[in-house]
Amino acid sequence: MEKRPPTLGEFLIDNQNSFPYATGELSRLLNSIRLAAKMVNHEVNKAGLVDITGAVDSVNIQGEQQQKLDVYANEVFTKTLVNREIICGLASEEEDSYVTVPGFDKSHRNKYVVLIDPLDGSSNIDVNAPVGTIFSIYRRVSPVGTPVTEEDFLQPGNLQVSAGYILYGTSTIMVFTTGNGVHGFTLNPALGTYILSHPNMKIPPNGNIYSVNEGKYAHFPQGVKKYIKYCQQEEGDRPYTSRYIGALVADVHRNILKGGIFLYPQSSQAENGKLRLLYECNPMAFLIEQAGGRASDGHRRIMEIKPTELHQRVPFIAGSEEMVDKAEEFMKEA
Ligand code: AHM
Ligand code: MG
Repeated sequence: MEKRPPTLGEFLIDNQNSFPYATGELSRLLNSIRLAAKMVNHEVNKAGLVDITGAVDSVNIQGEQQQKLDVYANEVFTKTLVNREIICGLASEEEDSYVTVPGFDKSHRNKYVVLIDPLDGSSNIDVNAPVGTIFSIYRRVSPVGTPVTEEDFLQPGNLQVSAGYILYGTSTIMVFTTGNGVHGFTLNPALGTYILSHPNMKIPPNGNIYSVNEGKYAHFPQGVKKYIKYCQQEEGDRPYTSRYIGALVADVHRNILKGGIFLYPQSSQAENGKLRLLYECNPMAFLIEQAGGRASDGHRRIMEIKPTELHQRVPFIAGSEEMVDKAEEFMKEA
């Protein structure tokens, strides 16, 4: 009989020994994310059916109107991770500050902190377009047995132990890395299990897709403007195709599979761009690098930036290695 691909649960058990530190704690944590993602997926899928779309009356720390599903997804991930006492702290795009897991004696023995964007690209919900969840996992740096501190969250991306995303698209897929390649598991909604559908994902070194919000062109720096013109020029394998979904997870997932570049640069309106270093750029950078690509702020490797604030923003240029190299050349010239 042909061997069937493993489920995510089976994969975590089979590969536990290859995970950093291999105590089982990280597997339990990834298992909880898998479970919470199933619940969010269920809600996202029926968003058009029930009165759950649209904005609620609250504004998050970044001054953005929160969508009902943002709030729901934040609650599901927070409750699943915090109540199960798997982690010692959590930081979310939707929370002003980090959350310390209560229950000093027991939970503070846990070693991991999670940074999460529970529902990224949420403006896509009302128009039935894809959204995602992004997560990043670190080992705490403060001593085990004490409450977490901000220092535990402000670690550079190259210290991530694991990172991943869930894309709620035409199908739902969870993609993650523990530093040993990138693997994608597609949810079979009938069985409620994630099946290994994309083992060892590799981003092509070159591609023909560029992905940027060109509506902001006039406000971009010279180097970015020139690079966009380069993408559009008729020469060799150019012009490239332009694709912009407006949900980072979906744009990055497509580029990993097909090859391409994603840019969210700084502009005269937003000096550090829009995307957040800790729970959007770093996890995506870890995944893209593990898949063989590159992630940069135009000048520096994203994962080497020392964070100074929880909700810090950085310019983000990521994707196929040769394309990011080229974009950086233009940035240097400008
Ligand atoms: P969000 O966290 O408020 O949803 O914003 C992040 C999203 C990304 O998914 C996407 O790449 C980007 O914002 C799109 O922004 P813009 O509409 O400015 O192009
Ligand atoms: Mg976001």
